[in-house]
Amino acid sequence: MLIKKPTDIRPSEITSKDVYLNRRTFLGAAAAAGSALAAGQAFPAVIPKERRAKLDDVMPSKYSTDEKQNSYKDVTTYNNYYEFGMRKEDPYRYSQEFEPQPWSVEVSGEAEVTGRFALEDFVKPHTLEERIYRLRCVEAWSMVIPWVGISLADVIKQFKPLSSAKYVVFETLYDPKRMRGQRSRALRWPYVEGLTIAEATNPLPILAVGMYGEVLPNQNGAPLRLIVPWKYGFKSIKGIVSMRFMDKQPRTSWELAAPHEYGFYANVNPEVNHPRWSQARERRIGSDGGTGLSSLFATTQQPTEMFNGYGEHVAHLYEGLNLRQHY
Ligand SMILES: Nc1nc2c(c(=O)[nH]1)N[C@H]1C(S)=C(S)[C@@H](COP(=O)(O)O)O[C@H]1N2
Ligand SMILES: [Mo]
Repeated sequence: MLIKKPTDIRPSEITSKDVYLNRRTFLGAAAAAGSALAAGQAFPAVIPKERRAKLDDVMPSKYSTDEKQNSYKDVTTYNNYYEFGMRKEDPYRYSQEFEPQPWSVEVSGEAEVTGRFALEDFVKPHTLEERIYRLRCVEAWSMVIPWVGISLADVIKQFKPLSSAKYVVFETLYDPKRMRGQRSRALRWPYVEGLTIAEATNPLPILAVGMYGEVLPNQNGAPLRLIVPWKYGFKSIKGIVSMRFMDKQPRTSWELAAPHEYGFYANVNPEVNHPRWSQARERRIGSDGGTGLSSLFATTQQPTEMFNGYGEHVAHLYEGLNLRQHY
């Protein structure tokens, strides 16, 4: 599989413009304090070369889209990762010093195999696959990203969940010393997300360890993050340290922050609007082909597809459910 060598990230003074659909508005004072932290700091010049290690033995996947991929720069400088700040450029700016190793994942709850696993041991039994997926953020922008990861279904099988396990729940690292965004109360930390076991054992979700054929950059959730392509981006939790099999539906971070805006299921659905904006269309980041300012301000709108276009693989999971309630 041919993977283009991404060009180096240049310094940038880009400020995101999508204030009108900013989720910060409900967060009030904490948010204002959070973004004040960021003022007046310069961007690092480049992503350090040692973080750009290539990944070997990556297999192509039949689930990949052949749509035009976003540029490495779009994907690594326009991010949501509140642990590093709430503005789109904050994760890039403030995660460069973050050291994502050594790293381990605690597997617990309703499963035969549990324990703490070094990341290397957690990943080793599984095939690395490139999965080029659409990512649709609840804020109505989207990108096409060539992830590298392992099948979540395969990982789950390995831990032998008990029949009592109905959900799998993930948590992000909580370490305010290393994640400056956690010093503000933007969300209740640690970030929590979850899936039903049926969703988690569908072939589409992956645990990503890389993108563009390289190790995952910090701002994209290094060293391990979830990707669930038919759900809004906030389900795709970054910096995972815990995976817990549970019999009850967890309370996720976004549900706790704004229960009327972010449901547990969070399936992409153009017919169910966010209370504060339409979900019918989306802005493909960089779709004007430009770089820098022009790419982030691209206004090319395209229709949003049901289940983000992955309905043939996942619609059966929701038969008989009211998709307006299970949004
Ligand atoms: N821990 C954690 N995971 C997170 C988030 C976050 O703030 N913290 N943001 C989510 C949201 S809203 C989106 S759209 C995606 C963005 O992923 P990307 O920046 O790699 O494109 O990450 C998701 N995972
Ligand atoms: Mo998002």
